[in-house]
Amino acid sequence: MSLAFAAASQPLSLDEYWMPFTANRWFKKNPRMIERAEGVRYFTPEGRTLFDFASGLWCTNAGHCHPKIVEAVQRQAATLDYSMAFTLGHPAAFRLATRLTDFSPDPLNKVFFTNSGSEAADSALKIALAWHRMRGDAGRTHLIGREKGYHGAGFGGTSVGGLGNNRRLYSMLLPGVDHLPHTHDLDHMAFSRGQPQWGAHLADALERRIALHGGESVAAVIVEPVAGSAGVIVPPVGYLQRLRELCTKHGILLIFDEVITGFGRLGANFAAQRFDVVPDMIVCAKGITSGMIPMGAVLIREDIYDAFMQGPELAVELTHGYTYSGHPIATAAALATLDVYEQEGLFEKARALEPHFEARLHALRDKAPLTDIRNIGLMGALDLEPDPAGPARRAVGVFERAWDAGVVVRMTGDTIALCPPLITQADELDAMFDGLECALAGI
Ligand code: PXG
Ligand code: PLP
Repeated sequence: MSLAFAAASQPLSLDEYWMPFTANRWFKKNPRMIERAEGVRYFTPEGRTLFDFASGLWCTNAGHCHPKIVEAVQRQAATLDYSMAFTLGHPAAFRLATRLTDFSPDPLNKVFFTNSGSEAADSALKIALAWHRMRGDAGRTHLIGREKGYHGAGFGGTSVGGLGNNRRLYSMLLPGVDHLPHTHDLDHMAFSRGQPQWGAHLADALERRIALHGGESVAAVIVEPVAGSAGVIVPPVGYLQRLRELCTKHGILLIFDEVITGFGRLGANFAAQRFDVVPDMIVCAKGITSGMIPMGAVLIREDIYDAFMQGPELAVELTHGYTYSGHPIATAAALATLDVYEQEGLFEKARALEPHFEARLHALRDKAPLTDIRNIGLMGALDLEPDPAGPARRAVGVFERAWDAGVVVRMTGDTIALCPPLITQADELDAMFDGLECALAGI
């Protein structure tokens, strides 16, 4: 890298940037910066190399700066930067829609593009409400999320989301929203490997919500098949099947938010395929471009789309969309990413690495004061026994010591979450766990 480029990339000041979901004063006291990335590694301006044990933020599934994705983006940027997203089209967006519907379970054969998971979650909720209304069922206005759920930072996603800290500041969110109980119960599932055996009956809480509000008033249920942000909460065996049955029985749309679980994170295209449960819509983002360019999408049951295709032909059927829906460069990145996943067999590789990941993760049990360890696919988490001096202190310490040991992990509250890129080799995974072990030893 040229010295001129390095100098031009130095911050002018740390004061102006209000960082997202970050303790700004903590960061700015001791800023940790990344200058470059490649594969499973980050490089700092000071010349250090670190393993990325978080896949960016659960997104760089194909590893950083994959040359095929880089090339596709460079080519697209020089060919068509942007074209009018409403009323005009460009061929690659249609190509991508076809590829994605081949990739998703039938009958999810229609795609709506967004720029993020937050926009995709809000889009799915709006489509659900609009679909019921289109069919003359305008009384279906309730939306049901789940405690500990995360569906992005928009008002819709925040409303159906179930992380108290993310809601508290915003007083009035959407009305008509209720939440199912979460499924994390340490009395029954502490230190489970993969899906807990106990807990399918927790889905029956939906019957109670329906008894309260009336089944005919509920438009949609939205859940993450595996809750990511809350710290990798894996669904009990049979739980998602039960939710599916209840939604079908009561005419409620079931939305899977697969922003994290999609694109190979569980060794399958989507969690829907891994768990063999087909929702009515899938919300996705992140791994769709392996983090290269922002993009999200909603995959939608074909007949939901068909219900909108009536009325005057010149009328816009769904008054919803974004300036950058199906952006040409994001589209090019996504097409190249799908090629990489397929040509390099990355989902099969993830599946093959899962037992080793699980074994190393659960071997941490005696290495630190932990209350739980959970995992499925290439996602895992451990809960640190809280420090009596205050919440999150131990996790911050682990994050800082892991950084010093050359590994980037994700922390939230007292939880450390792990999410290696799907391209990670077994020896690289070992090095990531070795670094984390060092960090845990410091507790
Ligand atoms: N739904 C789910 C299930 C997510 O995980 C979103 C929606 C929102 O996507 P965007 O692209 O708008 O951020 C997400 C994002 C974490 C963490 O710390 C998780 C996410 C994002 C950033 C950090 O676990 N998930
Ligand atoms: N605000 C204003 C004033 C706008 O004109 C637009 C789009 O045209 C938006 C917000 C929405 O922006 P986007 O489509 O990028 O989400």
